[in-house]
Amino acid sequence: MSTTSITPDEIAQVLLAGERNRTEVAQFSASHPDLDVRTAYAAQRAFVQAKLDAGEQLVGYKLGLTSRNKQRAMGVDCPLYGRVTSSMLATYGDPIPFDRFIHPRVESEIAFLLKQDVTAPATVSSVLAATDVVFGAVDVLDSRYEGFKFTLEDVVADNASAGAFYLGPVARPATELRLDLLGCIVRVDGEVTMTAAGAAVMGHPAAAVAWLANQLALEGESLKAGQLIFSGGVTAPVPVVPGGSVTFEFDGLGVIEVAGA
Ligand code: OOG
Repeated sequence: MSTTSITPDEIAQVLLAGERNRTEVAQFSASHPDLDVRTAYAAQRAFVQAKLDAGEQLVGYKLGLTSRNKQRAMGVDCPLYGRVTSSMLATYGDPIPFDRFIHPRVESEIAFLLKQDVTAPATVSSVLAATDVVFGAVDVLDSRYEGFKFTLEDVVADNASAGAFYLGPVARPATELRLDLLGCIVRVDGEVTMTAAGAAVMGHPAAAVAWLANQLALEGESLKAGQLIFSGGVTAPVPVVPGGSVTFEFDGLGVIEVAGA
């Protein structure tokens, strides 16, 4: 039982209003230093439940802060997860829907489409065995917090900054690829700015999915066949601005260009 001086519902309502009105909100951890991770996940559940009540579907989960690249960039050193709902799926080739976001940033990920449920205790091999295909993917983050700054508790409540997701044009069985060696090149306006391999995420992107399955089991929840799971950023996030272009090239999984139209 949590004793935090703000309820999950109160937190969710503030975040939902921030998202709806595209206005930054103050970090809860500043005004409520007793906010704990458990309450933050309960707030996330309430935040996502409001979307489901409005007719969206749960399509899967996203991981966050699973690579040192990301942990260093954000100053938070613990992985987390969020929930992905139907309105977050962007169409390949479409520009960023700026009218939905406050201050979007983009980063490269690996997405897993599951063909079987993943039960705990999960491992890299059990995740790979349960995976139908993998995609290169882009996570469009849009923290609802002022200045994109947060603690672990804040960002957990904010559904891991989930904004939108692009899937790349190529789907391949995970067993055809070495996901830990899978390279990704990030180009901003044509210039290479970052490179990384899949191993940046917990040594192997499937290890992040296994971590998620094991975390969810503690909550009585599990990963299901048909769900899409996003690994967490392999590279650090890049702000995307109207008129700019960020390109993500994945070894064997094609190219995703995210244009700020
Ligand atoms: C928090 C969410 C992190 C990732 O892939 O590392 C995340 C953030 O950086 O806004 O999704």
